[in-house]
Amino acid sequence: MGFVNYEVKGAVGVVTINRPEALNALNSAVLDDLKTVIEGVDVNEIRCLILTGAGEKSFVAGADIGEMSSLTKAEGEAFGKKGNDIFRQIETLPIPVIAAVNGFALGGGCEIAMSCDFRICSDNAVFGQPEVGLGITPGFGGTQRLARLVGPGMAKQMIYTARNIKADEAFRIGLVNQVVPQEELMPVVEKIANGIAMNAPIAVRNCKKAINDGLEAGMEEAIVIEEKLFGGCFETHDQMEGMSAFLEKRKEKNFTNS
Ligand code: CO8
Repeated sequence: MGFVNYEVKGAVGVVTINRPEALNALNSAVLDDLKTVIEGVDVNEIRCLILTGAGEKSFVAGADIGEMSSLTKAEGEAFGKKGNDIFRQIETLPIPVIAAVNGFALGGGCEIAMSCDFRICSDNAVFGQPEVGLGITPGFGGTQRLARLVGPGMAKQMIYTARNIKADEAFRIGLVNQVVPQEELMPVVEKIANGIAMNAPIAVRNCKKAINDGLEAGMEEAIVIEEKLFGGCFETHDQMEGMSAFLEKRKEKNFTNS
C-alpha cells in the first residue's frame, strides 16, 4: 500500500506510516491508505497491532499543512472528520494497538498516538499540539483525548501554549508509558506485543472494551459493562484452558481465540 506498510510477524501486525520525505505527515492519501490497511487487519489472526512511522526522525509530524492551507470551512470540517473516523476505528479496533513513537509526534501525530491503547517512545521523541500557532485547533481528537489522558489542566497548557515537550516530560505527565533508546524501540514494543498476544485473546479484547466503554460511562453503568464482559469469558475454550493450565500446574497454554 502506497503510504502505509503492513507486516505480519506471527500474531503481531506492524503498521508503518511511510512518507518520510514529509516526516510522515498525514495528507488525504495517507489517511485513505491507513483506513484501507486498518480495515484489512485480520483481527481473528492478529492479536496485537503496532503503529509506527518510517525512518528515525519522525513518527508523524502532523496533518499535512500544505494540503490544509487552502481548505474552505466545509473542507476543513470534512478533513477533520476524515481523520477522526480513522482514528476512532483504531481506538475501537477489538485488538490492542500500541503506538511505537519514533520521533516527532506533533499535532495529528500526537493525536493518532493517543488513539492507540498506549504509547512507548524513543528518547528522541517530541510531542505537542502546535495547532494554535497555525491558527487552528487540534482537529483529530486532540482536545478530547489529551485532556482525558493527562488531565484538563496539563492538556490546556500544552494546547494553549503550543509548546512541544520531550520524551522525558511526556513520560512524567503520563502521555507515554516508557521511554527507550531509539534502537531498542521496536524490539521493546514487539516484546510487549508478543506478551499480549500470548494471553487469552477474548479476555484481552474484553478488557479493552471494558476499559474504553467504562471510561465513557458513569461508575454504576461501568461496572455492569465489566460484569457482562467478564461473564462473556466463561464457557470459552480459552477460559477453560487458562484455568485448567493453572490447576494442572502447566505453563504452556493453548489459547485459540474461541
Ligand atoms: N505537513 C506537511 N509537511 C511537513 C509537515 C507537516 N505537518 N511536517 C514536516 N513537513 C515537511 C517539511 O515541509 C519538509 O518538506 P520539504 O523538505 O519539502 O521542505 C520536510 O517535511 C522536512 O521537514 P523540515 O525540513 O521542517 O524538518 P526539520 O527537522 O527542520 O523540522 C519539524 C522538523 C519541527 C517537525 C518541522 O517539520 C515542523 O515544525 N513541522 C510541522 C509540525 C506541525 O506543526 N504539525 C502540526 C500540523 S497541524 C495538525 O496536525 C492538525 C491536526 C488536525 C487537523 C484537523 C483538520 C481540520
